Amino acid sequence: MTRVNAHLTVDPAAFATATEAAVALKERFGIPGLDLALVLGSGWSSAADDLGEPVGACELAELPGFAAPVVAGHGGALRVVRTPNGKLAAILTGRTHFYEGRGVDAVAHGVRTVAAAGAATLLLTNGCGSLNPDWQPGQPVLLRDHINLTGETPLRGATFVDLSEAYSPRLRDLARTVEPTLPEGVYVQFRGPQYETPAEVRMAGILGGDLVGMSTTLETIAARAVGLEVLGLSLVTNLAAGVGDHQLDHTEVIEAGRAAAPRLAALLRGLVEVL
Ligand code: 8IG
Repeated sequence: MTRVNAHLTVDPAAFATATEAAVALKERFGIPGLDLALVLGSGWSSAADDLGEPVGACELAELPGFAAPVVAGHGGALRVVRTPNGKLAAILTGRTHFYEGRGVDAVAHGVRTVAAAGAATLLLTNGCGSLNPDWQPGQPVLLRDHINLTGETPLRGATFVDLSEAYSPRLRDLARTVEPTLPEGVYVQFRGPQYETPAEVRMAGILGGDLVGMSTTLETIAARAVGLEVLGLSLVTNLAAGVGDHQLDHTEVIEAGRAAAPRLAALLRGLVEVL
């Protein structure tokens, strides 16, 4: 894997903490390293079962550099499994969002940790709002590209990382061998935590976006900077503000994830067999 000047692209302390977390992860589960990693966002966590033979599990906060949960029991979890084709995969359920205010290095820490543990492939998932009324709640969408509207970056200094193929065309083709009808879209990350106004959603559309959310782009940037190949998948949990005929409601988001769980589980099972 190429990690061109990885030590120069990020804050040295953040890089050291990720290396420490990777060592702790490998020791804890008695593994030589990872092959791939999955970050499961809103709506996706319930699809984490049956992705392979369990190797072990822990709370993310037990590893160096991961923030302790704000609410007890609501922290992120880490599972390591051996996939049906023999690969070691880390499954991270829950992530640090930029809107939590812990800074970009906290957002990127999971990605950097799995990279330091040897993973070459990263699947980033999220729940999002859709600008396309044909993509109803429950629809998974492949990310073709992104627009980062956070005004932030996880990189430091003169780090001119190429993002012309941020979301790997090769991995998108593989994903379509699992589910040929998967549509593709451009994901726009807003800072959050508030949802967009209808005018902001129209702006996202004029800019070329199809989906709006509050994660993923900063993680993708951090991942590309350390040479990970990235596949992005969004679950549409709601129509974006002003697109549908009703207001946004967090319970709708949760319900869409629950209803889509069997389909997402099947998709993820198929994906880990080809990634
Ligand atoms: I789930 O409509 C989910 N996350 N920004 N907008 C933004 N984030 C989201 C949305 C949405 N739905």
